[in-house]
Amino acid sequence: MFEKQEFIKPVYNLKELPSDKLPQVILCGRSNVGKSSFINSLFNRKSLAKTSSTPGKTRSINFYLIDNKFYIVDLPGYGYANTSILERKRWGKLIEDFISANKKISLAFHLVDCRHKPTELDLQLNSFLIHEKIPFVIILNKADKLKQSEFMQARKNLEEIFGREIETASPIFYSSIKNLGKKDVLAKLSGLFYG
Ligand SMILES: Nc1nc2c(ncn2[C@@H]2O[C@H](COP(=O)(O)OP(=O)(O)O)[C@@H](O)[C@H]2O)c(=O)[nH]1
Ligand SMILES: [Mg+2]
Repeated sequence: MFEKQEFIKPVYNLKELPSDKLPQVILCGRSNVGKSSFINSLFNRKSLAKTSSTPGKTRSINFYLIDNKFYIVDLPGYGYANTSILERKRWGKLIEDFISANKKISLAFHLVDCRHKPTELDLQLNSFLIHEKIPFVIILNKADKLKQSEFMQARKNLEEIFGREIETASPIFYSSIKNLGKKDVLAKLSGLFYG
């Protein structure tokens, strides 16, 4: 289980999407929230996915094939400061078209930085996932940066922006540095694809 991971390709245009029927798990969230690190830590790989301390690097939709069974799809992040409005619109359209035209998405991991309140764009994304009836799990990422006393506040921030019902989606605290939350995420994936 989860033994083989291959980077398949970057997609810049919806015409280049894989044509097979394999299910997809999408990763979405702000630029720099830790999506690429999430992939690497999940599969104990150092550089399967390229990480960067410069926000806004990933402009492509990146496909990772796991055990020839399903894809993890790393979507470009949103919300970094020096993006033009035009580029932001282009981002929104690419992601929305990708998600709404795609009938193969089994799950979305929506990563938020647990140190901060989710942003307006996070809320838009969450509403969009709900609208498209895509099951999602919120990942409260970078949890290694929280003191024990701050975990409650992180949950409160989430509820404040997304609403109380977000708790039913069982948010997971995660840290790619401390491997926190990894078991829960892998259990979710194995339930979906190895059940
Ligand atoms: N403290 C901490 N830093 C992280 C974690 N995950 C990622 N980072 C850092 O956040 C920055 C952005 O990570 P990256 O994975 O490239 O984010 P992406 O833009 O969402 O793909 C890098 O400097 C990472 O080292 C984490 O769990 N904890
Ligand atoms: Mg990335």
